[in-house]
Amino acid sequence: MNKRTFLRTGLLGLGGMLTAPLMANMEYRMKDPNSTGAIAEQGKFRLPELPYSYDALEPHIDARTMEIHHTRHHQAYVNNLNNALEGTGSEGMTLEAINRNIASFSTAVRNNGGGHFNHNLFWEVMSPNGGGRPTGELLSAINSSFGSFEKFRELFSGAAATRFGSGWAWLIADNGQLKVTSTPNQDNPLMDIVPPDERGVPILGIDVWEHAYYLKYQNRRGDYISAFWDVVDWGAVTAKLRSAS
Ligand code: MN3
Repeated sequence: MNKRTFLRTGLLGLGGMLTAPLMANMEYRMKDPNSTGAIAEQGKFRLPELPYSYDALEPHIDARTMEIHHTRHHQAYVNNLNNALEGTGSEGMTLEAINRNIASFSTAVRNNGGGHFNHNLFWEVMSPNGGGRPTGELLSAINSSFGSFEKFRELFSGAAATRFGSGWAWLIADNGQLKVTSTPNQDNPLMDIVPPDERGVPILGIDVWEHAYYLKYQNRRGDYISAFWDVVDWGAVTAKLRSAS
C-alpha cells in the first residue's frame, strides 16, 4: 500500500469525523499529486524530494547548484515558513491558499511561503527528459496568446533577463488566457498583493536569484536562461494548465 492509497483508505475509514478544511486539503492532494510539500502534515510543511537526482539536469544546471539550492535554500524557506506560521491559526490551509491570501500574513510568511511554493513549482517543471517544444493544447494556448512559441520564448526570456535583482519570471494562466509576468523576491502571481492584471495561476517559472545559477554561470544570467529551455518539462506545464482551468 503506497502512501496515497493509505491516505485515501484512511480518509474513508475516518468517515464523518473529518472537518471540511481537511477534506478540501485531501481533495487538492489527489487532484494535484505533483504538489508535494503543498500540504502541512502535522501542522508542518516539509521539503519535497526531487523527482530526479541532483546531477540529472547536467550540463544545463549543475549538480552542486541543485544540491545547495534544494537542501539549503529551499529547506530554509520551509523551516522559516513553519516558524512564521506558528500561532497564526493557519492550520489546515494549503500552501496555495496561504499564497492567495498573503496580504493577511506577515512579511516572513510572504517571503518564505512564496519561497516554498515557487521552488516546489520550479522542481516540478524541470526534467532530464525536458526541452524541445510544447505540443497539443499547451501549444494551442501559447499560439493563441502570443502568436507563436518563438514569440512566447522571447517574452519569457526577456522577463527573466530584465527582472532587476532577485525574483522570478512566470507563464501564468488567467481565465483561459496565458500571460508572461515577473515578480521580485519570492512573490508569485497567486498573491493578492500582485496587481490584478499580473495575477493568475503560474504554470511555468524560472528562478533568477543568483543562487540558482552563480556557481556555473557566474554573472551570465542570459546563458542560464538559455540553458533552462533544455530542461523544461512541457508535460508538467501542460498538466498545470489543465488544473488551472
Ligand atoms: Mn531559489
